[in-house]
Amino acid sequence: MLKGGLIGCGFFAHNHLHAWQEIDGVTITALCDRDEARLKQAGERFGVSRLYTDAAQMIARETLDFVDIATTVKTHRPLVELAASAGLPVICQKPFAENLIDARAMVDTCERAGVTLMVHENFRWQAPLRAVRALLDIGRIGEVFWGRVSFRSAYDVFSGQPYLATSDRFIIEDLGIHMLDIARFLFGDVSHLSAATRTVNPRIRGEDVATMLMVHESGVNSICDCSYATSLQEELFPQTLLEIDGSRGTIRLSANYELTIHSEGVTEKHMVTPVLHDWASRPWHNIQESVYNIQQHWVACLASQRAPETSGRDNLKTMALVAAAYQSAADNLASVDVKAV
Ligand code: NAD
Ligand code: 89Y
Repeated sequence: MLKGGLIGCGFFAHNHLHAWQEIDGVTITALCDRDEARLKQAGERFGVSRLYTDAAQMIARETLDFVDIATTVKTHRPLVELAASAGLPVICQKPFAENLIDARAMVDTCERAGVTLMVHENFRWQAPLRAVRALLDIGRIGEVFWGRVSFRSAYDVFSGQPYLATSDRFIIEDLGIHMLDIARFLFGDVSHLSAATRTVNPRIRGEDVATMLMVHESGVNSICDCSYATSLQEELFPQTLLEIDGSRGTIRLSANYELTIHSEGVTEKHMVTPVLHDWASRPWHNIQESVYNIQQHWVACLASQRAPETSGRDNLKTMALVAAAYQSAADNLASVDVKAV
């Protein structure tokens, strides 16, 4: 049985903890949060009695097989380095880092220490997106030449995550990062990117609308667009919609998980509705299912000593897209060579 220690018992960590409880072969034996009330509440709710307000103490006193970091971005580097210095495999929530310097340093530290590092980049683990990837893999629409990854909403994310309203950077770093990672997952790595951003909501500090145009190394052209200022007749949070065009047809992932495959003149429709885990709650169940999936992947990777799909090194490429998007938006939509970021 793998024993994990979780650091950061806030808003999102409860999803990690529910998922760990459901996954075979793993148990969370210790929790850490510098906020004692949150720590105690999580301990009681998930039946964990080994509680710490200091991560270094938890790591020194507990016998752990891995550490799961679910804090916000500013603490990621010191906590990842702490785990690596103790020789422990480590999961780190997204956004992995505030900048590429910290991200690269964390990857180097973990590689030097010989510890596995996975970024908890879970959106690509959503079942509907996996279904689309499987269709591309079997060539259902031929050679893909164009794609769109879209997330448009007016859902109030600020009540659960108040820090999102006050950070200098908002939607690209918080949500666009998932869209960019999905674009990489579906269409491959990116050579050039241009982006434009807007701040529409006057009550927040960072940008809440972003449009990114990418040229992939595969030749695919794609658009990632995201907004938290878009009030639709039907609120679709937190659904990612897809449009993909290929030489033999098209794939559309539309509202409420309707998948349309049009190939060689024949149209098929399927529902790819996410599983509702018994601890999950709508509309978050799509994300919650992906948390379960990525954490199950982590356990399988540790068992087989495989690198996780979203290893720290892999995530540097998603982080480079985030950096390129901010760079381009600041430079009037300039085309950014992603390898040079
Ligand atoms: P939060 O502020 O609610 O919780 C973070 C917790 O970490 C707090 O309780 C805080 O006291 C604790 N903490 C911070 N630094 C610490 C330290 N050094 N030692 C011990 N405890 C510490 O934040 P949240 O909304 O839960 O977000 C956490 C992370 O999860 C963010 O990076 C966010 O982007 C990410 N997130 C991911 C998804 C997803 O789908 N992958 C969804 C929402 C949030
Ligand atoms: O923090 C974000 C994430 O990762 O998924 C959705 C979210 O909770 C708000 O944008």
